[in-house]
Amino acid sequence: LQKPAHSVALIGAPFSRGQKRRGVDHGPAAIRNAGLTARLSGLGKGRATCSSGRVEKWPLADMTGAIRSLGLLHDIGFFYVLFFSLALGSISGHTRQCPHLCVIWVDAHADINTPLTTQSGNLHGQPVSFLLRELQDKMPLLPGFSWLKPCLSTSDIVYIGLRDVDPAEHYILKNYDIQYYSMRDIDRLGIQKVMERTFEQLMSRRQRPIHLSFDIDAFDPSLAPATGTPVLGGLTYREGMYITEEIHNTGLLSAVDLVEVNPLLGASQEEVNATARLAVDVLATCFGHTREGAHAVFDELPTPN
Ligand code: HAR
Ligand code: MN
Ligand code: MN
Repeated sequence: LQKPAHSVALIGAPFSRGQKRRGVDHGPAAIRNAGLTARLSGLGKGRATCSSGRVEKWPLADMTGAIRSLGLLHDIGFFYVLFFSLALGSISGHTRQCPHLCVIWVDAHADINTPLTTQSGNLHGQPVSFLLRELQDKMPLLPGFSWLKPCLSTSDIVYIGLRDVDPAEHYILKNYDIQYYSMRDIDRLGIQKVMERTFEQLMSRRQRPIHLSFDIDAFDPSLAPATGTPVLGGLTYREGMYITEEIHNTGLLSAVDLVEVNPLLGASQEEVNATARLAVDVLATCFGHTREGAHAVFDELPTPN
């Protein structure tokens, strides 16, 4: 098991080729500009060092850069790493450091099409299929992807927030017995039960590091409008914060991806800012911000003299 985190490494990975719309590669900068570093630094001693790396404009075929930088960061003692791009490289790199990790995938979409089932042709709708061992006999060999080795089993991942799932994706979820909590499940069970069951499913045999992949479109579009594929009926602010609070409370969070913030798709600057601020709230909560306060270390009250 990992030591508790003592610092957060931020990696902005401006990458937009998972889909066809421009702008999602400006997501990292928008999130930074919404005050991410200051928020994380304010979360108390011992976590104040935020370092930031940069992976500029990877060509689609060379996402090994992400893997290498993630490996490097673990070597020099960072335990939490944030990414802002496609979760393909980050999960793959993270499993090299933590082979027994599990994944919590918060998203409106399952992102589990194979290159043979995708209707859009967009890679951001497919990353999970590349990662799952059980799906490998359904995967064609693609040029440029030989570096990517399947590194997860179907029992290592739980989805939360699904509400736009393609027929082939639904087939995969059902036939490979992949755990998911759709928005309908959240309506039925409440977010508290959903989180309880998520941890039961992932940790029942042993505690292990968590990789959280958080797609901002899991939130309702009224909260996160600046994103490429908004779907009505998403998470409320409170449900979203509860998810990340509970993940933080496990003490097992090891890396987070925050993906799909697209500043070019907001109808106004205010929409863009709101979406970026929401992303910062998600990340701050992952790293210890609570709605009850007491997240920053305070040794004693000032006394009048
Ligand atoms: N399922 C659709 C596809 O395969 C749409 C998914 C892409 N949208 C995302 N992913 N934002 O989470 O293209
Ligand atoms: Mn999505
Ligand atoms: Mn997604």
